[in-house]
Order: sequence, then C-alpha cells, then structure tokens
Amino acid sequence: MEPGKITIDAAVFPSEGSYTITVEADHYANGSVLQTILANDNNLVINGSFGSGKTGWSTWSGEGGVSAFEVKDGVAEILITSAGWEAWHTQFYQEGIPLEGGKTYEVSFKAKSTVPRQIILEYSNTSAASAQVKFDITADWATYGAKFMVSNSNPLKLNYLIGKSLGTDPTANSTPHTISFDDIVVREVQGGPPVNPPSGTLDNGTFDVDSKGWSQYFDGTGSAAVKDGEFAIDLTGTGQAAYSAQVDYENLKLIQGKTYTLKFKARSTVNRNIQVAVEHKGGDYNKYMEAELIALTQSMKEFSYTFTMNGATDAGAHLVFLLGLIDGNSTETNNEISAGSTIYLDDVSLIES
Ligand SMILES: [Ca+2]
Ligand SMILES: [Ca+2]
Repeated sequence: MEPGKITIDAAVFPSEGSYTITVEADHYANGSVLQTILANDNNLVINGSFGSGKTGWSTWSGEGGVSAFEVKDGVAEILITSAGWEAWHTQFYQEGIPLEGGKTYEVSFKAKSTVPRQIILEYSNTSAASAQVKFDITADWATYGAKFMVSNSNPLKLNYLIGKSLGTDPTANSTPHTISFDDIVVREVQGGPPVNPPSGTLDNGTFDVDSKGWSQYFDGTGSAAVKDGEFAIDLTGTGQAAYSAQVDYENLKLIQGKTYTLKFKARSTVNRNIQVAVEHKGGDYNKYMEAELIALTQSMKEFSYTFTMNGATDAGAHLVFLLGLIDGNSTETNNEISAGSTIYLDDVSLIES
C-alpha cells in the first residue's frame, strides 16, 4: 500500500467478475467501490463470460420482437416471447470493441436455444469482408466460431440478430424460447490471409473467378454466388423493403466533381423491376447516384448510367443492387419472385469518364 493506491493480489479474485471492494479503517466510515475485474486473456470483448452480470451487453427488441435479458449463473439468457418478422427485430450486442485495420480476428462463443434455430451474427461498423455469418443453434451447448478481417480501425459492434429465424426450421418464430450465450471472445489471430487495402475502384465485375469484393444481405431467404461466370442471386422472398435483398460492392472511392459511368448486364428468370444506386455505405446512406428503376427480363441486357459525384470525396461509397420489395412490381410478380427466382449480373463496371 502507498498513498492513494492499494494493490490487491490477483489471487484474491477467483475469476473475472464484478467485485465490491470495501476499505475499512479505524475511526473512519467504511468506503466501498464496485470494481470489474477482466480476464487477462486478450479477449477484446468486455465481460464475455458474464461473470459481471449484464455489464457491456445490451438488447434491443422492436417492431414485432419482444424479449427479456438476464444473466443467470454466469450465462446470458434471452427469453424471446415474440421473434418479430425480421431477423433484426431482436438483437443482443456489444459496441465499441477495439479493432485495428489490416488485422484478422476470430470470434467464438457458446450458445444453445430451447428451440433449435438459426441466429445471425453481424459484424457492424467494420469493413469486414463478411458482414454476417449464420449459425444453426441446437438445444445443447456448442461452441461456434468465425474469422473476419477488417480494413479499417472502426470499433466493432458485435450484434446477434435473434428475431425471426431465417433457417429451414421456423418453429422458433412461433414458439417462445430462450437463447443462452457464454464465453463470447473476440481475439486477434495471426497468420490470417493478408488484407490488401481497398483499391477504391470496382475491380471484379466479370465474376470470372469469384465474387471477391461483393457483399450480400438478405432479410428473407436468399443467397448470391458465382455461377458460370455470372453473379447469380437466388431469391425466395422480397422482404418488406427494397433493401431487404441486396448485393453490393463496397469501399469505392468517389472523387468530388468527377463524372462516373456505371455499366452492367442483367437478367431475371422472372420479369421484374430492381433498383441500382451509388451511395455512402452506412450512416445517412447519402445518395451519389439516386436509385434507378430497372426492368429486367429473361434476356441479358446492358444498362448504362452516368452521374457526377456532387458530394465530398468519399472512400466509403458502395454500388448497391436493391432486389427486395420494389415499387412497380405487382403482387403477382412478388409472388413469382417468392416462389423461387434468380437474377443474373455480369460485366459490372464503374469508371471515371
Ligand atoms: Ca460464464
Ligand atoms: Ca462474366
């Protein structure tokens, strides 16, 4: 002990957790302080073992989602009484996890659900190549994990989307259930694939090898993959909004005052409208090229748009194809889309003119 400082041996604390430390001194009133003791294991998540109750963790439920969050015996338990009608209608998250651009991280956690279901883990606020990963959780504890890379140093929001399950078994969507989480860890890992800083240009629009540079997002069921040199987007639903099904190319750098030409070829197994836009990705989604309505048929057709970058130079722009619920598609068309349809994209280019 020295003036202003009391050092306590680490062995006093049996585990990570929240401790009340009381200082007793003769002739003085007792003084107490509540202190969180973190494990020294390079875990970037605060209180991932839930030894400190709910510290660091939050839940959000809205729209149709209803949930209650408690920590019992060092385990996070989220009782979902109503799943809502979108995956994001119930969320469980921690914000402000410090990451460094150019590094690779591994997330791992233990989970179970009284009703087996799919959950989505979203890496928000980062430029992680894979923005989301889906896990099928069973009634027994199991450990799940994924690796992701970041190209900037934005703090991570680790967000579990646990509203509507988008998995093949929808039982959880109409059955109250409890999802349990424990030992949530985010650690830097060495030896991951090197992360090249983004070039700022659209480098892969021909899909000759893969869909590198492209992200996808679906509220409903859907998936996008390269098929025979084209980007094939399978849809079995429209969701509730234009953005409910989308593919995008991010980390585009647009320079103020420059004029750009966007070209691509597209077709759809169902005659329908889609939209394409160029905008800032995230935040206010500031539009640089307003959403254009495009009518697709079963024949491949080339489309071309020219726009001038009127906003401030932005290295966080994206080109986004909006494939969900689009104005101008009739109920009949939406039913055809939902019955199973595919959109094909190819030869996408965005060049300064
Ligand atoms: Ca625990
Ligand atoms: Ca191609």
